[in-house]
Amino acid sequence: MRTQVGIVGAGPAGLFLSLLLQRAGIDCVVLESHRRDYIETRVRAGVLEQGTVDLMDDLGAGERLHREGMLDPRLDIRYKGGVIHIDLPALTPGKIVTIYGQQEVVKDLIAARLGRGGSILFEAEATHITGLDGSRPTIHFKHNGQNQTLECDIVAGCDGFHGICRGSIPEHLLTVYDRVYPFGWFGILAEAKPFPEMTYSSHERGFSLASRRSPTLSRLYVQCGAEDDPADWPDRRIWDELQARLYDATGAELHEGKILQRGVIPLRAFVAAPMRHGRMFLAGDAAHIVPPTGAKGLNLAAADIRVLSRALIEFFRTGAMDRLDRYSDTCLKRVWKVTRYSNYMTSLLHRFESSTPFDQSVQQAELDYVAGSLAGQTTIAENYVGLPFEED
Ligand code: FAS
Ligand code: PHB
Repeated sequence: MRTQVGIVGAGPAGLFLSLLLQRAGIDCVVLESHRRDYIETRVRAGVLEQGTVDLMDDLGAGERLHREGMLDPRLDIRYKGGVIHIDLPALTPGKIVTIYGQQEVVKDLIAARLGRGGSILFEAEATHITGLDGSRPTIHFKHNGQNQTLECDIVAGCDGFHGICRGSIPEHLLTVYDRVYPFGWFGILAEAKPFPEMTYSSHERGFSLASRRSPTLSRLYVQCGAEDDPADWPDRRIWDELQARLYDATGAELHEGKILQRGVIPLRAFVAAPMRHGRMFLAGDAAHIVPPTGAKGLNLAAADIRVLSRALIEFFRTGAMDRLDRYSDTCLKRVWKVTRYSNYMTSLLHRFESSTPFDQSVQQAELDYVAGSLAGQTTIAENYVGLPFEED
């Protein structure tokens, strides 16, 4: 097989890219190792920045998002000093976020891609890539029990943190920045009336977060041990911890219900640079991971693709490689700002066993400062709704 752009991975990064290239008349093939139903039901992120919503609209894939997504104008932070109400439109004029599950985004993008005659090969696992130092790299993959190849002009490594593309870059050419946090999140999706506001909570028992997916579906998280197993968290423990960590949330706020999905999410901040090797360009989790405290992973993947698609369209239209040559530096500027914010929110809201009384006092003072400072609240608000895009 041959194409202009071989895209490894049908997560948000790969799907956004495939639709933008298809619209520009650039031939691309998407290889996805899992089945369609598996990736369409994988519960992950939930908060979309306006830039990501705009991208869905720009691609004509935003109709259900506007019908079923929930506009979220506020963010609450609970801590022992009280509740900090962060009013997004007041602090970042006119900006808000939309709550819409990542699996719904993936469903809409797959439907748009296939509906427009684009190809996605499901259960097609890329095993390795050859020819990256030349101008005709080849992606080797397994599909229908056959070893197959996809020759391309460009490889887009959109295969997530555990994919093979980043590993195709010779180690001595890659610089990796890594921080593994000493805890994880235990997340549940429950058939229960959600908490009234997006609520982060910093509590001596640990962090918790109350989010939602619909007026009848709650998405809830509690800080847990990095090595915890879901079996360590029976339903009663989950609800008791949520109730305690959300400062004795009342029955009018925290509704229990049937838990439909549960899982432990490790927390990590990871950046690989450069996000390019020869004719291969990394985007999304293949290049960087941010702790979900900032609600940024999916949005950062979309931001990478915004830059990469523009560079690829210029390349295929004019042969110019300037934008492609600037791709990694352009993306990494945003990646590091988003990593900074996600690390800040993680450090601000979680309990660290290694914390000294000094550390705990500084953390408390930071929350007290934000509670009393419009500047402090504006800093959180402008990062949460999404930083402006710098023209690349
Ligand atoms: P993805 O990982 O979404 O997609 C990569 C795709 O490549 C996958 O479909 C995978 O099957 C495929 N693939 C991998 N190797 C392949 C190969 N060799 N051949 C072919 N295909 C291959 N972010 C938030 O903002 N909030 C959250 O609450 C949140 N929760 C998360 C929970 C979990 C368990 C995980 C893993 C991530 C979570 N994230 C969250 C981050 C997440 O949303 C990512 O940022 C987002 O999925 C990034 O999108 P992609 O870069 O497209 O990578
Ligand atoms: C979610 O709704 O899944 C969510 C919300 C905010 C976060 C992380 C995840 O910071």
